[in-house]
Amino acid sequence: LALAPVTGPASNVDGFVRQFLRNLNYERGVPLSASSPNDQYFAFAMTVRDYLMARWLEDLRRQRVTQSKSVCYLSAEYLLGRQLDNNLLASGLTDIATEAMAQCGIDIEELRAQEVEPGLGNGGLGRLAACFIDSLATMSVPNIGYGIRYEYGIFRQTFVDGQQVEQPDAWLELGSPWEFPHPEFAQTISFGGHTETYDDEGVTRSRWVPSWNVRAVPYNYMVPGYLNGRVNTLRLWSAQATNSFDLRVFNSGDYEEAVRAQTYAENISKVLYPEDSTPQGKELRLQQQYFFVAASIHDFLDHMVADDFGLENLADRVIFQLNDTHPVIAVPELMRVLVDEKKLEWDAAWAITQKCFAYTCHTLLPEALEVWSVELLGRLLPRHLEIIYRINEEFLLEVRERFGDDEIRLRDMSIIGEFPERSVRMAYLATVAGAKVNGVAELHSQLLRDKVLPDFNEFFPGKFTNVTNGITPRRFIRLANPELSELITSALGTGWLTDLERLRGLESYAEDPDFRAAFREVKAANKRVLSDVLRARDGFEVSDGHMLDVMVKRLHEYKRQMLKLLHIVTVYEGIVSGRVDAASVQPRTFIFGAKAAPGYAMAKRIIHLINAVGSVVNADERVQGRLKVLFPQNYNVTLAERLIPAADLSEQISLAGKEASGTGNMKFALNGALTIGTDDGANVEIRQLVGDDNFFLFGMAEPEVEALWARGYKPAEFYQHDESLRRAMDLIASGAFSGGDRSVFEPVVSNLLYDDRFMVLADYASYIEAQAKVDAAHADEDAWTRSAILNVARCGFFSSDRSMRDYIDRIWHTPPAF
Ligand code: 26V
Repeated sequence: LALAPVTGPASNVDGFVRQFLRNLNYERGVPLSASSPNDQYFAFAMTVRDYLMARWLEDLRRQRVTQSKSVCYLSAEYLLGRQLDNNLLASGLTDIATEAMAQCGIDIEELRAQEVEPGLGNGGLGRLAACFIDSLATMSVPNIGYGIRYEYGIFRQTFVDGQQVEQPDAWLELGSPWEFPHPEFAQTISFGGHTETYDDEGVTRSRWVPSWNVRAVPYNYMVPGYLNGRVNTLRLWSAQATNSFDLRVFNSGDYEEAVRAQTYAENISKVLYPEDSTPQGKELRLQQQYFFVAASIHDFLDHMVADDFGLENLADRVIFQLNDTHPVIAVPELMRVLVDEKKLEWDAAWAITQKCFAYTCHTLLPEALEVWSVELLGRLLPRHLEIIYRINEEFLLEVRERFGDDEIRLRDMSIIGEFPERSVRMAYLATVAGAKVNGVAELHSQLLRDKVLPDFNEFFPGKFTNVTNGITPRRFIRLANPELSELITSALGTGWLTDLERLRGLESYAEDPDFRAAFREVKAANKRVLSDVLRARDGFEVSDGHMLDVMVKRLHEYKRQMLKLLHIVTVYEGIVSGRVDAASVQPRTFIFGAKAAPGYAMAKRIIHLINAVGSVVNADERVQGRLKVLFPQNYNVTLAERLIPAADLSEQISLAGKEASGTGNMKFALNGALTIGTDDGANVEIRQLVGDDNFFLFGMAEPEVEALWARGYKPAEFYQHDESLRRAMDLIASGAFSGGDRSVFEPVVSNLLYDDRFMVLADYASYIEAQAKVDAAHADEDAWTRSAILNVARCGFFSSDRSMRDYIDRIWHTPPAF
């Protein structure tokens, strides 16, 4: 893959140095001698930018003029991670830039450390969006990622006395060199007001008379492909008060009111909602959703669709991919544009709309399915509510035609739910409107089709499909694990980073003792790097020679961090009670990383408990050198990039049927960790690929979970019948981890004993048994390494390039272009 020639600074060390100094002097206004690390980081980033700029401008132009079909990825979240290294890698400048900085007497590591990662997402869904746009750029597929430029991303997590405290993430405090504001392309986005009908040359039409509006200002970010000279665009919207709005109020003499209104408008893009499973029906969130999708649709129609382009063919020009239900209000918005503004007939508009959208569902938890109360939606977007009603009316008419007057089915399939209050079911709206609906792993898609939306599957044969998630190997192998990357290249040559199935070629190397030794040395080196990071960041000491057992993901009951903790407490209790000889226990360090939604009390209590167990275990001499529990605060993409390459064991232990896919599971396997996991989400596919010998499976499968629920699940029975479980639970209940105070963790214990929605106790015995197998397997270093290599070799399927190919072939039909 050759980098296409760019007109930019000279691609040599001198050229880079000159451009860097130029940026430092003329953009930052400082001489090298007086520049701060932040100045240097900015000038450096700008220099990297300068190399990509000509390509970017050219690609934007071609996207407009060639009128090839684009993917508009609509996502409320993009969890990008740091940009500098990625953009250096993509532009092939790493070596030149490193040498150039050395010549200026600057440590490039210090510059890297300056960048605050844009944490504009909660977890899997947002990171997936970031991986997808990386793959599309690398595959030269026309794409614009549309989203929100939150002024504050996911909160910064700190621990105070072991408890989570949230701090604002002021990621823009020192500015960002990666964004380009384009106020000249601002869109005006309206809200509120009422609708009315009017006579349009003999035709009665509806129109929306809104009561207030905001300005949506786009900020562009480069999305460079890997060494292919392609630069796609991520376009994030920022809310600003409109002048007209302020002026009107201002002229009325109420200055304070004018300022208040301004603040109100600008609140829309102020902060990312940190809830990632329980929608709260908050007005501001609906404002955010409409704000960014309306701006995006208008932006695309205004600037990317030629004036003479027949709208009836819009689907030849664009596919709007709905990343979960968050952008689904785009459906009535496009209908409004086509019917009210472009004056198309309803049926014609609906036919276009149904071809222009596709919907990805990322969950199965019923409480995570978004609904908006009719009251709120009608107040904020009255015309959209009318349109949704009409879509529903016509849809239910068709259902009636097909299935007769089956009132229960009609009620079940209605886009409007009636209980506990009248509301719009956004997943249903997306399903009715979308050309395709997909889940994110085989099991998830199957459950979505057969359990969550079976009526819709029957009504829309062929609409449901699966696209298993993936991860970008550029960030999560090449950048996160440069040593492994070099080892792979030494075996396979180059090319695997854009054709990850080539990792298969490593299978035979699993039998090569020299390769295994080299592989182990890579893991050891990564542990040393992690150790340095955790020492500097958290003051932790990672012990040499420990197995690193890592569970990093959002804190949620269904993910079952409690199960992991019960295992730790079981091992600890076994040693301190004298029933288990400490010397017989494989030395392990357990590492957690997890943020809890600020309003999720149980999740926060579990964080507290993990920290409490860690304090006691780490201070207990009886387990010294054997067990350690580390919980670095503020787990984010940057930390993930250090933790994952160092891990030996990957914990993927959700209750079967609850984790839609997981993507952390893929990152670990591709970095040579073995997985202990349930048959859930993409774990199923990982296990099928790597083979049962190279995966520690435990727990009930989804049908068994269903069956146990149906029989009536009584967690206390598991407690009573399992002595080891009883000891672990009793130790927590005794106050051993809370200075004798039994009340602190009582709610956690009670919840498990009497409710346990996610069946932690039912899977405990099986988990403990599987962990014993992990210990035994780890004792055989060679066998373990062989398995780890086979995990890498067999997981090429999980490249997000493959996910993108699946979307392109089966949903988008957007070939590479220009
Ligand atoms: C959901 C909600 C619900 C409404 C309130 C705000 C909010 C914000 C974010 C989300 C996202 C939750 C869904 C999610 O992240 N799902 C995860 O998606 C990953 C990518 O497909 C997948 O690997 C994980 O299994 C799935 O939990």
